[in-house]
Amino acid sequence: MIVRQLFDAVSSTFTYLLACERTRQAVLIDPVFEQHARDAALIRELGLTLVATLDTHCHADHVTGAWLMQRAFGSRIGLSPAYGATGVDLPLAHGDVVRFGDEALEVRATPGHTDGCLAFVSADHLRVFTGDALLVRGAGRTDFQQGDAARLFHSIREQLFTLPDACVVYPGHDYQGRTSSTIGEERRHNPRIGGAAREEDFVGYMRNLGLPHPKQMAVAVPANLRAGAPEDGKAPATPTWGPVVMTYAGVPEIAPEWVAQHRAEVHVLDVRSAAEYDGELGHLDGAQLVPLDELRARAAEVPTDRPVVVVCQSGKRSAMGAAILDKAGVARVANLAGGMVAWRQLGLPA
Ligand SMILES: N[C@@H](CCC(=O)N[C@@H](CS)C(=O)NCC(=O)O)C(=O)O
Ligand SMILES: [Fe+2]
Repeated sequence: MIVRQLFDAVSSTFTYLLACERTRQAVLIDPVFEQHARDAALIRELGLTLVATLDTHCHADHVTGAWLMQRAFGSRIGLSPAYGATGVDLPLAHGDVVRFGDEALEVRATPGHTDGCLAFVSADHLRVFTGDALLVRGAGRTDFQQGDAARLFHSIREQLFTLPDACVVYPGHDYQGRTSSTIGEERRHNPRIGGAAREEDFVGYMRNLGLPHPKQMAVAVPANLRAGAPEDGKAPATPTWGPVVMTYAGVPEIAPEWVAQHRAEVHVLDVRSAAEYDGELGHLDGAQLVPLDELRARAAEVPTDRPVVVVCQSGKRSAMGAAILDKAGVARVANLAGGMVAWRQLGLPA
């Protein structure tokens, strides 16, 4: 199974991309709204088909990316029906099995942090995605959203601590840079529920956490009750001048075929050396030449009345060129994917 752990630094949320190596079918656990472009890029670049997003619970601290993923990939939206959220087309209950290619996740109900908390266990019981029920040396707070510490105690003990010692724990959050743990480790060392802790110990600890409410709570909960659909049903603005695709590396890219068909609508900036510009690969008709080494100092020479497409030999130096222009305040800029090499391979005019 392909397992990729992603992190949102604003809410300290972990998102997990899981996929079947053979069929490339994938699921995404706990996507974050603001990380949609990053997560979508990784799904595309790894050649995956997103079957579903699975939210471990209705989050109070960030908005889910479930709706954006469904809009982009047609993925189903999985969540417990306990919250009555709209837009959920994959209601998940204890005992369900979510299949993606040759892989499967077993759904376990772990209420306590919220009513509808779910954990997802791999078929071999060697990985568990615990959401906020069990965190690394911690546990999800139980002071709002139907939280119930006694219930969480039993969920962790009966649904999670019954997994093998070697089972890797992938938490929903971590606030101190820890990324994973194991069931055996948490059973021994979890300061809230490990060792010989009894229900009263856990409940007493949780009652006195004294955490302020999550900063985004007033926005996040209502949005998550719509599976992350914006109130007006409109997705955040993306570039309208052309089909710009953000890569996982964070580079805005545009396809050579589109540029060839819309040549007059864009300004082309070539950041190679003068010798390469007049060399074997040639250059796009009318391309402005500013070698990359000079671009920071000469950024003001690049006209911005049209969107700027940056080009080099293979699309690497031009990606840096696009970043330099972006930093210089050029709003509409993209890298020509694959550079002159791809342009010539496609037989486009130079
Ligand atoms: N400061 C954070 C609060 C995060 C928070 O309350 N996290 C919840 C999970 S949704 C939790 O259970 N935290 C447990 C802990 O920090 O021990 C924010 O504003 O978002
Ligand atoms: Fe949570």
